[in-house]
Amino acid sequence: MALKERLQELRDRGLADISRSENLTRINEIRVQLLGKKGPITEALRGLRELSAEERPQVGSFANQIRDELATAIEERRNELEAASRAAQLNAEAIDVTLPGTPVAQGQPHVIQRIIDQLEDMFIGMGYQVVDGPEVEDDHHNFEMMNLPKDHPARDMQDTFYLTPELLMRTHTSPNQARAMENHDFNKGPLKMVSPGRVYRRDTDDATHSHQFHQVEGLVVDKHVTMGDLKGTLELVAANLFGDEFDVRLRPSYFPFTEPSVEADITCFNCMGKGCAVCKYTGWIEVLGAGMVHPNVLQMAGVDPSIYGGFAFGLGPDRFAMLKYGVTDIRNFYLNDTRFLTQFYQRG
Ligand code: 2NL
Repeated sequence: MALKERLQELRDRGLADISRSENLTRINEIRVQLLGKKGPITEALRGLRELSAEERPQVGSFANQIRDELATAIEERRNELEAASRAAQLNAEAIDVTLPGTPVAQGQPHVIQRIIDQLEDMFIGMGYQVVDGPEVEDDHHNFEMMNLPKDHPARDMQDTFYLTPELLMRTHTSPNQARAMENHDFNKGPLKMVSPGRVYRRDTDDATHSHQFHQVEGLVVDKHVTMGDLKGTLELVAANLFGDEFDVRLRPSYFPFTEPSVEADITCFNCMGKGCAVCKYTGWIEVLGAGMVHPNVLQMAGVDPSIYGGFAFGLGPDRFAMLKYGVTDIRNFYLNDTRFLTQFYQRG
């Protein structure tokens, strides 16, 4: 067969093979087979020697043209196959962003923190400031300024974690309030504050005692503050935390830092005042202590008790949470057992 026909046939077969090739391996094979050193084109070019001088350039250029044509066809087919393979890979690895995700377990504030937050929100709404402070306190702010001199029975070593003779773990949040009174400029208006936080007592833990618990104290100091203001405020606390139908009653009591001192009861949540075992048939449950700030406390904080007076209260969010949710062992709040804590999670 003439060289030219042979080249033509090589081209037709080559182009057919190229367009039929299904993958990159095959197209590489075809390239090596057709255009390689031992391939038929190279072989055919060697046959040029046998042609006449007239025919040689003509057939030679035809051979080159066919070689270029095949090389171009191979390149195009390779690009096609590469694009198809990339498209197939992208398709296989595609992520459907509209599929629902795997839910991530999400935490919520501790039930005691939630009660503290709720109280803070309510008091902020009434113009109070929230004041934080250190858990390690000095004797002066924790006791002395609260009208608890060194020989006072409430300072019994049994009840306090002392770090040094002068430093201790605060037994209440009152030292924050003592500092606030010291720093407050009463010409600019009344002092209205709440101080929430952890407090410590040297107690043996049991169902109703924890050596570390929480306190939210409130303090209002101004001219003409009355016990009626205190009672009204406590009624709002009860309504906010428990509900509108809860009433407050005050009973005489004693605290070194208030005079007079009261204990506040709220309507028994179990019998709504009718009398039951929970309230020992009184219809009332004791929830907090309060009173009118003792003149000595004002005096020691640099506030003139002949001009200013105030009320103060201290409540335990731990106890509130126990009453509200019927928890009978305070230690549950401090075990970090999520099976217990998630019971109090709010929806939404
Ligand atoms: C309770 C109830 C109470 C206070 C805390 C207080 C603070 C200042 C002045 C006067 Cl700065 N009082 N706080 C008052 C009454 C009761 O806590 O059961 N405590 C053991």
